[in-house]
Amino acid sequence: MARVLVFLATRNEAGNVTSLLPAIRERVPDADVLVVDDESNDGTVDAIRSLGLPRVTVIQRRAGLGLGTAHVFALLHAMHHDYDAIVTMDADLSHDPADIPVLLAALDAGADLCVGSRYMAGGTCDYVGWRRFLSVAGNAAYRRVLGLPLHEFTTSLRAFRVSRLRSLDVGRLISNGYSFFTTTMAEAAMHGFAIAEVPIHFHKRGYGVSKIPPFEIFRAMRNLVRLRRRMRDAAAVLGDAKSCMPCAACDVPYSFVGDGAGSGVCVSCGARGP
Ligand SMILES: Nc1nc2c(ncn2[C@@H]2O[C@H](COP(=O)(O)OP(=O)(O)OP(=O)(O)O)[C@@H](O)[C@H]2O)c(=O)[nH]1
Ligand SMILES: [Mg+2]
Repeated sequence: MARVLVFLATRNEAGNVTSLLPAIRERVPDADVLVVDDESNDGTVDAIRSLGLPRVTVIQRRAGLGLGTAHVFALLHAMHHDYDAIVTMDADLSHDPADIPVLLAALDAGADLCVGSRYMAGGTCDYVGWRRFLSVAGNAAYRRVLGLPLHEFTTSLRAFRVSRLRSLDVGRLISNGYSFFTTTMAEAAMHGFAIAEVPIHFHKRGYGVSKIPPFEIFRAMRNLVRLRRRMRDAAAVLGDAKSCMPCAACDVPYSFVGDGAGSGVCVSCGARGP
């Protein structure tokens, strides 16, 4: 992959980004980095800037826009700037930058989407107790209900072939918070992406605290039912890719995700239209 973008969503990750960004640069020296930060109040953005690394873009959004729209913004950014591949990952040291070249190699070998997998053979995860149970059971439920031969649906460590992203209606990827990750897997499968998995070791987060809301499990269950229905109707609903537009409120030229008739939402500033 010639032009690669590595994407991190951050909310209060100052203690982690100072080691993560140099490690990314070491593993993929030619890649650009995009960070979308939603009003961290622990100095995350200053910590990133103090590193003085070239080719790191930081987008600062207001708090509350959510993790899912941060990822949608990154996919749109990668398409708008004609990257060949985008790699997404958490910024809390759970994902190892050493896995990035492995994901990219899978794209070079023909995959359109490669997922870092904790639960395929060879993958491991530091979660214990209730958190581990929820994660294992959730991924098994997605595998079974969606009928996809994959072992990982919920972690963010992924590489996408950007040219293939253009076939997706990104409006459909906008979902509350963490449901973005499962929704992306289902939409990619419905659109015929060649999906690969590679085993990873998932570490407990470095510094700071988790941002997963306590009610996320209920959102995940509702999303699973919704995706199952959509996959049943997939033949009827495919072919609905829509382009994204400039946002009149914040002037980002690609961040307004609309329905074509003018109504929609901006994943950069949150403005709604019309
Ligand atoms: N921009 C942005 N980033 C977010 C938001 N919520 C979480 N993040 C980031 O998304 C990544 C994953 O969030 P975590 O809180 O680590 O969630 P998790 O990895 O599922 O949970 P833990 O295992 O407890 O760490 C981290 O890099 C967070 O900083 C948000 O609302 N906006
Ligand atoms: Mg985490």
